[in-house]
Amino acid sequence: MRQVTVTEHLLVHQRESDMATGRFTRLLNEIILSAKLISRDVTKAGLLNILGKTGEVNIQGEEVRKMDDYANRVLIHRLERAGVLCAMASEENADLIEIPETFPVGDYFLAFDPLDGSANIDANVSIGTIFGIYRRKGGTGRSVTLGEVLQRGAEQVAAGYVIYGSSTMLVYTAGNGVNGFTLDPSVGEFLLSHPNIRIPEEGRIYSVNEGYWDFWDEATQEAVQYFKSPNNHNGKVYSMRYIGSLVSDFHRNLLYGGIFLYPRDNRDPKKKHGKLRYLVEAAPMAMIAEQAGGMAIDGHRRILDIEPQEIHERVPLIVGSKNEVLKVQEIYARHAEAA
Ligand code: P6P
Repeated sequence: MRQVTVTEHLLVHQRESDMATGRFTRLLNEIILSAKLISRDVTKAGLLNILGKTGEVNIQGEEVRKMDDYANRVLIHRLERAGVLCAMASEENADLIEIPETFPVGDYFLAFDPLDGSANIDANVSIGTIFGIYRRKGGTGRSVTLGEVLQRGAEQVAAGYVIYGSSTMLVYTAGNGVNGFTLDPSVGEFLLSHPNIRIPEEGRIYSVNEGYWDFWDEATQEAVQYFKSPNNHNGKVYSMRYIGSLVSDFHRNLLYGGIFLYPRDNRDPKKKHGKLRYLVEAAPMAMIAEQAGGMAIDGHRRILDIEPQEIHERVPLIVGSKNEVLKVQEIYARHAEAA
């Protein structure tokens, strides 16, 4: 098969306006370079003494791991000098990351989780970088307010993830379908390997952390029970697969079909709206899912219609094959009516 690089693919398929300026291409290329740098070190972290913890705690109250910190610094370093961003938001940083005086400011806003699932890295489980790209929606110049960048996920210009697994893959959408590119380390290029990814309308996999069963509301318990009982769907048997790394669970369901659920639970008052972050996890994955023919809801609302009020806002996420997400939505709606 003729090898198509991600840059070549982007130039062919990118909407005229963005391509004309080349700024979007520049932005994506800096994300791609960051992914190559992160991939290089993630795949041999055990040899570089960059496993383990830094001893710090991030805004989420989670222990920062050396690889998290490294990936975060790589992305910030590459993107702040690209001249295409007005600001960034990282899962690892409490506030907006502004562009230093030494570098030009652009019109895009980038939100990212530098290394999602990194608690798994010491066990050599696949992890990933997740990103969403928006246009600045107001203001000019270097100082940026939250009001100028926070917006509904539906406003994303592009969204994607890099999964550092048995191979390193970039999966992204710029609003006209989803494509997957696999890194060929021998040439240092992401090559088109999964053109026009479509998530199967119906799946056989459900992904959820059932250890939280007692902390869920009744609607969630009924939704998960639905997948556990073959007699609910004419004897069809679902498999439960849960890696505990969003990018890995999402990627498998995107390719094979299935549903991922991270519902709200009442274990921790700080996370009563669920654990996953809207800006750097739910919204990018929701755009990818919809662009691949799937769905993403918080139980009731379309994820992409939610307007975040703060950078680290958390939402429940139910995402995947349309058939399964619609079923869960119906269960939540019935419980809401009965309430
Ligand atoms: P739990 C990783 O920390 C993460 O944010 C996602 O990658 C993953 O889906 C989720 O948390 C796992 O959370 O509570 O099941 O361990």
